Amino acid sequence: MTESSGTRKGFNTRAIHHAYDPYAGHGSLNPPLYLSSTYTFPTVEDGAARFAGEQAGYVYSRVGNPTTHLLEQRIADLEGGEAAVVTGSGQGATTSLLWTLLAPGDEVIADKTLYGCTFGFLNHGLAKFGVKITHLDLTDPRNLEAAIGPQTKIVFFESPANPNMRLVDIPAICAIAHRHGALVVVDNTYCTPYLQRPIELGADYVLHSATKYLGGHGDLIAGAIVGPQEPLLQVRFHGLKDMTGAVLSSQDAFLILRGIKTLSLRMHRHSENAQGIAEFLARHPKVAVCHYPGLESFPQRELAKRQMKLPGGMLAFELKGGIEAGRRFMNALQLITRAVSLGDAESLAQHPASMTHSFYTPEQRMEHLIAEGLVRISAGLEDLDDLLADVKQALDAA
Ligand code: 3LM
Repeated sequence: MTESSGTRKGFNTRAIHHAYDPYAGHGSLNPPLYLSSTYTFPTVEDGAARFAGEQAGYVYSRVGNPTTHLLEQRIADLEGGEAAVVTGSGQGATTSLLWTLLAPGDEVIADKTLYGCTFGFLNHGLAKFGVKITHLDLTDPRNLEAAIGPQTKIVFFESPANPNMRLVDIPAICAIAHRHGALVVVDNTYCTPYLQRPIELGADYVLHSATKYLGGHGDLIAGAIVGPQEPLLQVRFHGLKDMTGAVLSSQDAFLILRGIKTLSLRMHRHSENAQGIAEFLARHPKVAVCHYPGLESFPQRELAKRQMKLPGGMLAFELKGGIEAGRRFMNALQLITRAVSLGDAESLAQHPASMTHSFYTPEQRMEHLIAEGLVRISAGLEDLDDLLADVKQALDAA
């Protein structure tokens, strides 16, 4: 399968080669890992010019490092954005971007369902500093049309949403937001640019927890922000450098560059395994509902086909026996690992209400459509038959 079009190289070629010339320098096949906190100035005038932004070159690794810069170029290219800033965590990406773009008196309209710490940052962080936070069901774009106003600076969502897999129609939401002068920020962690490219669908900024599929091996914490060049300079020099300091280490950037080389292969396998598990669960008599965009029964199946290349590696389900049955299921798992996070080679299962989404109160979880009995699975890269055998024996025990 090729992803090439015209003179632009295909996704996989760019994921492996973009912005690095192996014949340059010492001819190293892999890019060098720069382990330096600071950089030398030939003269004091050169140093002053670099600080003033009048001369290209590195100053200090809180602002930029050649290894992290290569990762930024690669992620920006794969997402179809002008530029990227990488950060020390996905949370650092969200906070560095939003602290930069927002001021007291602005409003953020966010979807009802968000990753727990994003919900926490909006409602306990930004709200404390005079930013109005409004949660709407953005799966129906008419809700945005009815609520958006002159104060609305940002429309923020995940698609699919963590953990309940609700999808948001990206072009429809962008059209409404832009008509009203608001910016659209999409957390694309669940999809990666291989499955979905929100900027090509109209979004202004894309966020990632690169801890997940981009790194792909559960061995680091990282984030990324993709967007237009000029505003991202503000994000780098203000949000990241001064406000959050959420800097990515160059060692971790090196590992993410390595991870991204196999991104498309992994996303196909994650997706095949998730499809197999979801189909098994959806047919099982103990399962009340299974949320997976690749199921024909998924209410937003048509939207999934339109804006996602594959349905992805994440799924969530509820057992008829509720949360107690969910706990028994999780405790009976022998191969699928009980852990938060996602996008690793290992399949992971977690209980959002007591783990990733425990920052919501029980009332908020009800209001934000996060069922108490929901179990989330991140399908890994193991053999599907082994995963199905584990799910089957755990369901028998539940
Ligand atoms: C999790 N999620 O298990 P980091 N955006 C999305 C995310 O899923 C996450 C972040 C941002 C999980 C982490 S829960 C304690 C473990 C959609 C993280 C934040 O800062 O890199 O963890 O990204 O769902």
